[in-house]
Amino acid sequence: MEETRKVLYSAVQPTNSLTIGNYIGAIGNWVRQQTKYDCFYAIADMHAITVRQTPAELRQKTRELLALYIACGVDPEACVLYLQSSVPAHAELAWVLNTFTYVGEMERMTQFKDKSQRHAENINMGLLDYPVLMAADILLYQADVVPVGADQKQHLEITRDIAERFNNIYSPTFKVPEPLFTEVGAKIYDLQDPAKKMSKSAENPNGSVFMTDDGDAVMKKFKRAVTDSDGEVRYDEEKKPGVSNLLTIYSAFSGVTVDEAVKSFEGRGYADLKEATGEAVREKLVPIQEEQRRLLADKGYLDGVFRNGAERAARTANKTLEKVYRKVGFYKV
Ligand code: ATP
Ligand code: LTN
Repeated sequence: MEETRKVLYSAVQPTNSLTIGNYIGAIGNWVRQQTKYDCFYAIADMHAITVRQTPAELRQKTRELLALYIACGVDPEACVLYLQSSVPAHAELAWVLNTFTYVGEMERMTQFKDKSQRHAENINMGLLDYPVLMAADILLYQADVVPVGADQKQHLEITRDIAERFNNIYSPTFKVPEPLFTEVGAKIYDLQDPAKKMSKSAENPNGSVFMTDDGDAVMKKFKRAVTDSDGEVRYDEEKKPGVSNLLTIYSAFSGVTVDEAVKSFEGRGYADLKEATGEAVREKLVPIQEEQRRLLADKGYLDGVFRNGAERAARTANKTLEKVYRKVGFYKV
């Protein structure tokens, strides 16, 4: 049974506080996927430093993110949960893959163009090279599938290109990964501006609901959510983006389908929808936050998870790296 399971790889950067968008689009799905795949879940701290970070804060966010993963139900026994910088093979493979990647390809990446604009004072090589490090992450573990939101699709495509390029020049070395699209709530939008995706680095904090927001803050943000003036609770992404977004969030957090949600709000107004959505989110977040706090107080446990994860991840990663070193002609004693 075990050997036939496909490998799934995913990671999140330990920057800012995660939003319910990250939960619906990433971590919530991880929990379901861990029973179906052999999962590698990383904390991408090496990606995080492509934008300047405060060291103490990065360290703190890293621990918080690990505690959050576990509090959300990601099981460190069932999957490999680890910190990217604790496995040297990531940097090592990224260097080799750099020599199979063209500067022009990297300059064309949407995220690079976007982040260069937002961080014009620090357009560093790491920012340009970000997708190559991501390719190294994925390819080291011979991942079959990578769950991707719309924003990471381009990075997965370049990963596939790099893998195929290497395989064609030498011989099959890397598994070429497939994207795995999520069914519900692939994209959650900003509560204040439903044309924008909900993001952890949004300018207006009222538009994003953070995993760390307390119950009152959650309710307040939903009550102030931007809707429309038509008054009918109906799912129509184009004409009613605000209401549709609330329905998606309600559905994801309460476990009913969007159709069922629409039915249950028949004849009721937006105030009810906002209230119910806020409640559903609050109900889920409170126990997660309690568990996260409990875990954060147990440094020994978290460090143990990190150590164990690094060891298990390195075992798989080093096998791939060794193969690559051999193929490119590095002399080995
Ligand atoms: P930043 O604002 O720092 O760019 P982000 O909130 O966009 O961060 P990422 O770190 O880019 O988050 O993404 C982490 C994971 O969460 C990815 O798998 C991404 O697809 C998913 N994700 C991010 N935002 C949303 C969203 N609004 N809806 C659904 N999934 C999301
Ligand atoms: N760039 C991703 C995080 C990330 C990732 C990965 C996702 C780093 N390495 C490998 C999937 C596979 C992000 O910011 N969402």
